[in-house]
Amino acid sequence: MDNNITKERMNELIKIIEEANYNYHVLDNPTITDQEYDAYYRELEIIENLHPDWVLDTSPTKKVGGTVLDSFQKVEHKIPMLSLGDVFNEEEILAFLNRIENTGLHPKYVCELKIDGLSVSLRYEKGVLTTAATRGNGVIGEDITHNVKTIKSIPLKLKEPLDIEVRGEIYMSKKTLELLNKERIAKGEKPFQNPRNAAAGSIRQLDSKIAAKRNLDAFLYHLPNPLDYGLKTHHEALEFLKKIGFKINPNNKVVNNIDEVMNYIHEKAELRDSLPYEIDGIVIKVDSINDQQTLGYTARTPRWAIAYKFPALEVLTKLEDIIFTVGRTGQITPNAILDPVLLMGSTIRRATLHNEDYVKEKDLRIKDTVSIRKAGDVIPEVVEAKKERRTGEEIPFKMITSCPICHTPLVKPKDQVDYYCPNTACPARQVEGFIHFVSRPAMNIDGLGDRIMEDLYNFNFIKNIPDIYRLGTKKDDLIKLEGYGEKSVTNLLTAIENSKQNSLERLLFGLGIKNVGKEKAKILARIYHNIDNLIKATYDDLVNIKDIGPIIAENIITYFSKDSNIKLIEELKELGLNMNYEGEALSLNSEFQDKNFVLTGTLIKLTRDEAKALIEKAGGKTTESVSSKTSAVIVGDKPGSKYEKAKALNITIWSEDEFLEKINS
Ligand code: 3BA
Repeated sequence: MDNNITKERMNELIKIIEEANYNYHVLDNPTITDQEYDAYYRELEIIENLHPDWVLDTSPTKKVGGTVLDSFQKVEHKIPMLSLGDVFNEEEILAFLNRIENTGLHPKYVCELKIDGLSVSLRYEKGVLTTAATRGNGVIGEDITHNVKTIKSIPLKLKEPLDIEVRGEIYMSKKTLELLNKERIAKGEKPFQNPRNAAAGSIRQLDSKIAAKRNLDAFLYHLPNPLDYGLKTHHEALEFLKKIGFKINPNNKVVNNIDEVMNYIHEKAELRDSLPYEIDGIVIKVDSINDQQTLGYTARTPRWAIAYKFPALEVLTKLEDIIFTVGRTGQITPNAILDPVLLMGSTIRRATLHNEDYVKEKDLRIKDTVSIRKAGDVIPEVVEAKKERRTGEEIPFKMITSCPICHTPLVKPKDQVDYYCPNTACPARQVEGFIHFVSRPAMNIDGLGDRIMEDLYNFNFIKNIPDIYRLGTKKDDLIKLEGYGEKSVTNLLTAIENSKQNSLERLLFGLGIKNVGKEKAKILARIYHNIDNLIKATYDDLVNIKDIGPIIAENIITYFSKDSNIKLIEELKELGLNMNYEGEALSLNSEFQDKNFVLTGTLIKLTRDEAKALIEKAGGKTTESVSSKTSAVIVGDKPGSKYEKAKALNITIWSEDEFLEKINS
């Protein structure tokens, strides 16, 4: 490894990583695997840690943040940042376009998606990012350089050593917003209402480590002085931005006339929901810079560009009631019952209100007029109460103190935002537990949806889990139930019968042991093979498993220490349920467990897949590239560069025979 700790190697790694970033973020065309990327990145980190004095300000490792400010500095935009005029319907779009065409110009236009984020201006000196600023009032913005440097798609260094200013939009993807809001709600914090607020809130962090975690992204769309770079059209400017290292939106399109503008708008409106980021409209720009200059500017907006804003994602309706539902674990959730409204093609009748803090934070009152929002595939949310519409008839929210179903007093664990019904025999908890048991990732019984399960519970067909497997004896009674024909009952009973053969992990997950999710259930099933072994496992056995922490270990022990649970398992066994793991069992080998291996060259006695399977069975992992985390490289005939790298990094090397000897021991 020593021979690799050189400035030359450091610079080479920076080049490789910068190129990989460009291919990934700008071209959307990754050229190396994540593992390879990680290996290069780690190697660079090692060199930089050993030689802090070598570290460049533009190193890709600077993307993780670290700078903490006391306050935001003001930045003057030497070229003011204009605003965009907006229009809200086709008539207004046509009026805008006709005004241009009536001057005698019949230009090409560039159509772009209007990204719902916040504008940013980036200044580079000799190709190095020096300042990033918000739009502010268009003349004075705020310095957000420390946070912008953490955005992966914004290069710290351009491909050419230019002095240049470029502008675009910082945004947060729908997925990132969803995850962030889930986290915030769980912590009792206020969720962000839309990606724009989330992006703005993240960029206005004094600590860049926080901004770095927010996973922001950016599209660039504006070069203030294109003629200075010999660019005569906007579309050339966009290509130029791409060429020097920026991410531009792939939906940008040059169109030839008004008809094509309208087609673009219709086409992209359809695309809106499926995009990974939020857009709030379409921007139309005259392509020729010359024509742009002819058209000129009003006080604050160009006459050569306009934003068409899509219809709102929000509607107003009445909050008719707040009801409480009880989950399988006893968790109580307040739900908004809404006067049904149509929003983006679906009727909204209900929305989750998450927890007490959420409702109190928004001061939602029954009979309030509230705004409802649905963003893409995100579930509908109550945004806010329209306080100005209050009549005085509204009823302030009050959290309940006892279970709405069994009336047991609720408990609220310390440091948690949720209340729980502590009664394990609560009918609501039971039914939710049965629904979980038959759900797709658990026992996967088709035909036992929520409604049917509730019916079967209410009509005393199912009072406990084993009852599900006794339904077969009540076929005639089932068919007599309203809405259950012979055919659907037969199908249901077949699905129940088939589920008996499921591999152990489904049953384990279905039992609903606290914190034992799908993944943990699989790990336990693989290690213990059958339920009896797991029941016999001690706390120490369990915590010693990687991925099983003390809390889960404790929960498993507690679960199996209850007679009622042991009885449940015995009953299920008698009813014929499989209690064995049907996948491949692990036979752990300490030489391999939790370690990474790389295969290179042609193996003689095994295929590559067989070698891989053996390593996985022994508890290890194979990866594609050699790094400091590789435990050993297994070398076959005619090994490639991985062998060279392993030698350079001083990593253990095994021949095929050595490998076989170790794996069989
Ligand atoms: N294009 C926002 N302004 C935009 C450069 C002009 C412009 C936008 C745009 C004025 C988007 C106003 C704030 C600003 C840079 C000024 C876009 C978007 N073009 N595609 C024509 O996607 N949100 N916003 N930003 N300069």
